[in-house]
Amino acid sequence: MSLDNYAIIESTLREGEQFINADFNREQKIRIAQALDEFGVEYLELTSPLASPGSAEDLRAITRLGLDARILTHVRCHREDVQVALDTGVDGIDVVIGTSSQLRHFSHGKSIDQIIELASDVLPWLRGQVPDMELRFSTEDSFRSEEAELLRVYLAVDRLGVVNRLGIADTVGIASPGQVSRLVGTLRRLTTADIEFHGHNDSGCAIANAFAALEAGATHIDTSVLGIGERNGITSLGGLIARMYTHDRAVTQGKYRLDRLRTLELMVAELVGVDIPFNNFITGYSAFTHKAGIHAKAILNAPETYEALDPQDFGLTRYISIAHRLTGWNAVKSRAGQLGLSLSNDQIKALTQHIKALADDKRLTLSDVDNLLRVWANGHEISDCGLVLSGVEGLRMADLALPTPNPQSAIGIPQ
Ligand code: HCA
Ligand code: CU
Repeated sequence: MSLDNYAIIESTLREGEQFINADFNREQKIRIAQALDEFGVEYLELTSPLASPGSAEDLRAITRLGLDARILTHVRCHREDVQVALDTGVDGIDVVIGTSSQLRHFSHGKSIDQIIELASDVLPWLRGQVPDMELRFSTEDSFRSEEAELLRVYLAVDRLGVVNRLGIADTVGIASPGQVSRLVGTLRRLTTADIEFHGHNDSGCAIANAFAALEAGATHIDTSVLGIGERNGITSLGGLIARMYTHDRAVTQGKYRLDRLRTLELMVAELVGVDIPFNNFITGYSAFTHKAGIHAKAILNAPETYEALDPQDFGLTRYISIAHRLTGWNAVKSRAGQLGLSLSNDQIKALTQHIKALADDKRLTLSDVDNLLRVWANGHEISDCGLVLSGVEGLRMADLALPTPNPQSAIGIPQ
């Protein structure tokens, strides 16, 4: 059920601001907020107004933009913090307190009983002031918290009957999908509120954990663009989108403007001074580039043979790389067709063998292959080795420039 009906709490402007390189000014925050809103995320979570005077002003400015996304801010479980948050005009408040022994001893110094006492004071007091506002209570470091103690906290808070959501946080990125599934399932059975999952990626499970949470009944998932956050960050927006698209393409397309993802990621990447990783979900340099001859042949026949995601749905192009030793004649033939060159299958097959042999010796580019195709189409057969080879040696050997989305040795396959 919630797999069709979940909401994204996009935290690039809160968790993402905790990424080492992130230092957004107001204008940049507004651009990010607007782009996320256009993409269609349901919520934006922003840095606490207590972080700095500028943070409070930025938060106010974003609440005044009139976005469709609901604006949340993130504060400690203290009356004073919550009061400051209330005065900013947000649509909802995310309250958090650590429950693991590490955080209890080395961060706030409170026992589980004191945490329950504090939450039982702050949350009903808050609800009393804002009957309609969305309130969330989350435990920090949920997965290193002692389970019985953790449940005691959640049950006590749920019974207050004042919060809309209970949040669980894999703060240090150690949870597995099975653990997330069990904890969400337990909360689902024992409590009545919606459930939010926030997961870090230290051990590579952030997206799988978010999906496991949804499968087990979570309703809200925290993300950030490119996954930026403390250390190596949290569930990335694009990664969650890829996962949800493969689960249900139509629902995902209906909820979000998928063609905006790449621009959004490029903008945030530039603002924080990083490249989009080559193997990034959907937008990575090689995400829709096919190489081996066997793959290329099948892709030319029916792209879904080797693609779970259709690049067109994201406004992107598929590429087939042909200038290498793993190439195949079907792909070379397709390139000849694109160039309007007429060669027989036998010629194409012979040329493909020739390309493979050349690629054993040096790195080729698409323009090398194009030149060979032109030379061969103009009547130079494989026997005319001298001419072909001297032609090839005269070609410029361009390197693959990694961050470009358009590899030089690849051909765009017309959609
Ligand atoms: C933090 C920690 C947090 C909180 C998550 C939440 C985490 O920086 O405050 O409120 O759900 O990872 O535990 O991001
Ligand atoms: Cu976090």
